[in-house]
Amino acid sequence: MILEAILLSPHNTEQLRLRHSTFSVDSDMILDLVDRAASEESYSVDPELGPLRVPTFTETCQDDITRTFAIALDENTAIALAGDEGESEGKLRVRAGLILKEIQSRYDEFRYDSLSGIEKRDLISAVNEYIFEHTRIVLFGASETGKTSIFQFASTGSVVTNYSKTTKTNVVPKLNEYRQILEKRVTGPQDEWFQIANHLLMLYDLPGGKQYRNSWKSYLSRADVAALVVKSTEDGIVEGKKLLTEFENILPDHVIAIANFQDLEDAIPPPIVARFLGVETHGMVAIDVDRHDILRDMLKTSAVTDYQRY
Ligand SMILES: Nc1nc2c(ncn2[C@@H]2O[C@H](COP(=O)(O)OP(=O)(O)OP(=O)(O)O)[C@@H](O)[C@H]2O)c(=O)[nH]1
Ligand SMILES: [Mg+2]
Repeated sequence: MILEAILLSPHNTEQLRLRHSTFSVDSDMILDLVDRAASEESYSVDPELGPLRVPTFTETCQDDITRTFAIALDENTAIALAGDEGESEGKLRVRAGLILKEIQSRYDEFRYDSLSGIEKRDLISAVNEYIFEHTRIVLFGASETGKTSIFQFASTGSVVTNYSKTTKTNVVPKLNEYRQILEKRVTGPQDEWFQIANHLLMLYDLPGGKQYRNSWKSYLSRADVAALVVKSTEDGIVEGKKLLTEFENILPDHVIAIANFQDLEDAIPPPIVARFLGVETHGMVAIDVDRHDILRDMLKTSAVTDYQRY
């Protein structure tokens, strides 16, 4: 993950530091890296960056842990990104370069203190857009299988008891909440369950009714993880299997199933559902308050494994 973004200029004075973990790099070390970057002749070969110079370094920090850094710089501004142990150099280099390009497009000479409050927030959001990644998990499945229940339960912890047909796709975090996350300068204790390090888990709840399925295509084709929600009955899993076949061509590589309604007396157990559907399957009872953490952990694990695998 990216631990910190440090924006320096002019004359290498520190203008803005965006921390994404509790670890903060020693300022002298950053200045030293900027000096070394200025004298490096290595040019990035990333097509996204053109001829920008973005050297990377592997350095042992004050806590004896070796971390990777990328320094993007022009005559006015330097962007230092500190990556965690083992973070990809290429990723850091591209991000640092893109942030520098963003700064170049915004200011002739970048001075954080001279910006208005709104401009500061806007800049922080813009920089964080390069640091955060999103993993989209899209819940799909037939009507009344419990998609909205799972969506509500995961995002708010509250249980849905009355069925109310979904007619429009729901998503969390909402755009305004999302902006607040990106506007944060320093991360505090993280209670936003959908934020995992530099990742935002975005959860979508599609309407299951047949008349709404035309809208599935655009969401499923952009999903990182498609989560088929089925009722754990014979009819339920047969219907789920049909949907997997029908949407086969637009589903992402990562498909999971949620075998909901495990509280039914003759519910089909998750391993059997998994064998029938041919995808990784998790049992669920979306109205059981005791399963709240299990549901969130399952979604987060899917997001993280997706990120690491693909
Ligand atoms: N017994 C039981 N009831 C559940 C479970 N999950 C959801 N329900 C109930 O099933 C009903 C349907 O839930 P929804 O989540 O609205 O269904 P949906 O899949 O979103 O339906 P559409 O919006 O039409 O696609 C609600 O009354 C829920 O309380 C479960 O695991 N067990
Ligand atoms: Mg619904």
